[in-house]
Amino acid sequence: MNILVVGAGGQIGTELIPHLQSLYGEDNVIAADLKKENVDRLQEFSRAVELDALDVKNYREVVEKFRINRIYNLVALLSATGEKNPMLAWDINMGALINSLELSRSYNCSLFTPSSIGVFGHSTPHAGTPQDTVMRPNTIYGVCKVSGELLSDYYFSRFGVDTRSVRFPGIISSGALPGGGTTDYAVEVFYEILQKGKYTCPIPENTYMDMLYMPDALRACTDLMDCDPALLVHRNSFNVTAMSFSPKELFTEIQKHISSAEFTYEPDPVKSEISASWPDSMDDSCAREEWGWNPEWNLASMTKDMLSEISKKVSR
Ligand code: AKB
Repeated sequence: MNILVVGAGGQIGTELIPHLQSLYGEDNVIAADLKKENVDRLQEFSRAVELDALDVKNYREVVEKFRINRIYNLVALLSATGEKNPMLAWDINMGALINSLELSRSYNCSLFTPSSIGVFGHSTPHAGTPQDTVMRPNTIYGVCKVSGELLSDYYFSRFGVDTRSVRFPGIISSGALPGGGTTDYAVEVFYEILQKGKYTCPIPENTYMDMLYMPDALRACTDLMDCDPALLVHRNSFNVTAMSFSPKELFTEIQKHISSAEFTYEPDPVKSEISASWPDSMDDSCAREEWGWNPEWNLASMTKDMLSEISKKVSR
């Protein structure tokens, strides 16, 4: 198996690379990123190349050179950043996807492209959001993700490309920072509390959103891609979640460890609107039944681990 991770310098890719190396061998994983500084950082622990996923010639050369047969396409402009420049978000998110799909078709690669809770909107049932339901998102990010799910299913049914995907909720991690998402607050808060003792939250205190801790997110990426395709009724894309909480509940959990931590709220209009349109909690029973999704982390265990990991980082 030769695996290429495109957009590897971001929050997921930085931790997916060592996870893939541990499963498939160091030499069989290639990290690719647009930014030279990310490639330099990735080269410290992996084989890494500079790659603009929108440049199909460049992308094809990398796929050919390393005889790639599985691609993780992690290129994305996230929800809040997307609203600042919708056309740029469309070009990047859809451009990277179309090139990944076409190259997967030509070189017989299996392809994982994360989808998101961003596919849902105000008209979606917010409690126990089903796998198959209304998808009318209010963001350009969501529009790209719905289009991406449809295109990926189309490439599977029309051309037999082995496309698979999960709808990631907010991902909480202690490695690379997320950037430009609506759920980023659930990572930022740990740095701010450990460095300054206080945090001002851009999301209203009682807004619930689904979340995953990174070790569960990484297992979702590999368990789905490694499962027997005969088990899959769905492909693009599966609801996955491990916990659903509001800012207030997360902060109460943090205060169990740091009682002096102070929290205030200054809701950001864009992030507040986006978070209100997303599910409160998703039903991920199809992922559990079809490929054995079974997350291990919850709010209490994640909070304890994040405080311990981020303490080590900020005290250096
Ligand atoms: C975002 O907030 O935009 C992302 C996501 C849920 O897809 N973290």
